[in-house]
Amino acid sequence: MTLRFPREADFTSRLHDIAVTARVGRWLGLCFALAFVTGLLSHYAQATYQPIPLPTRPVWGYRLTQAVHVLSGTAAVPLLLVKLWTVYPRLFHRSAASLRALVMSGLERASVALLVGAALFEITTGLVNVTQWYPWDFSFRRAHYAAGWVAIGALAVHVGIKLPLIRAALGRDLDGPGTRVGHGSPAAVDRRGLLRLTWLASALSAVAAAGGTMPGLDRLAVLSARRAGGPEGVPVNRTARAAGVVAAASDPGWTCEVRYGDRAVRLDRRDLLTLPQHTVELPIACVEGWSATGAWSGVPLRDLLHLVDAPAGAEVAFHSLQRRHGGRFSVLPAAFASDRLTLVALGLNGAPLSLDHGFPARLIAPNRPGVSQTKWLERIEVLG
Ligand SMILES: Nc1nc2c(c(=O)[nH]1)N[C@H]1C(S)=C(S)[C@@H](COP(=O)(O)O)O[C@H]1N2
Ligand SMILES: [Mo]
Repeated sequence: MTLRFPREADFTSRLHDIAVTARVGRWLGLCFALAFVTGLLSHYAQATYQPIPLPTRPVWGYRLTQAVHVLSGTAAVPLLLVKLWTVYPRLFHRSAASLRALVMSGLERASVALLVGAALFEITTGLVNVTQWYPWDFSFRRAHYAAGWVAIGALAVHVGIKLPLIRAALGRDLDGPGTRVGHGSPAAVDRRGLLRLTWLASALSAVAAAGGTMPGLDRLAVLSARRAGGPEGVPVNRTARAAGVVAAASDPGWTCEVRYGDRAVRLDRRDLLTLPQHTVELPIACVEGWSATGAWSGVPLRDLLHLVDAPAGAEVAFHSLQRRHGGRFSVLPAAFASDRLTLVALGLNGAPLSLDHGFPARLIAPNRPGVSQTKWLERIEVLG
């Protein structure tokens, strides 16, 4: 037997066919578009500077866009793998030797390499983020956001270049003869079978991700690191111990400062509990792929802002007792700060807040990213 480098024609399975590629690609494109748009929204919702204010309603708005992001991203995994598998024999295609043809095919391959690289990067970093495991030292948010632009740009170029081919492939009968490759050997499944398996795998991936978001599906949340209950029936993202705040948060001398310029008040938990209490049903929607609703009780933020004569329409910064890792600081846009549903929460689901959910006091606001719902408050500062 002699070993030689394979050629495109050596891959004879009928499944390596662009009629299959294009059908999978259509859904993959949809998933990427959904993930891109919802990703942009999430990035914007987390920005401290928001020239166009986001609405405070519906209270579950961010939760919905976050769920669509995670579901479309996970559903894309089998689609991307199958699509790559249907076309990889093209890697072994040798173009006719004219210089122009070589340059053109080189450029096309470079754009595909960029697209595949960015797509694989988004999918792996996204999945790893859902498991809350960070085996890298770059900022997940910044890298995932930047690669999202690369992926969507390369996708637009790719679809632009391939549009005539995509049209032709979608118009062709799936069971017809093979095209460029895949003209022969019988396989264990036919093209329709492969497509059905692909849709099934994609739907199952989405369900596994949905488990972190939808009540009743949580037993299926094999991908979600935080599916198991948690104190007061709500999952915990970072525990008090992991945040290094156990001592500071359980100190009986704890107070929270509310400050506007040189006006400041300090309140301990008893002071806060003496103020009129409200209870609101609001979700926590974590960018790490889970969400849950709770009945939060505590003091409306706007009542606290009145104590220091804060002007209407000011942004408010929240500082945590926490000194290391992310999540210890957030800025609440003006519309959220004055919203009647925004609380400095002291209790959850009928019980006093547990240490892990942010005892002695935490922020909870409607339609906001979970990462901005700052726990273990130390200081609330009216800006501007
Ligand atoms: N101080 C502080 N607040 C924080 C965090 C944190 O790490 N530190 N994590 C945030 C994230 S990412 C989420 S999703 C919510 C989760 O709140 P929970 O743990 O009470 O469910 O808290 C937010 N508040
Ligand atoms: Mo989060």
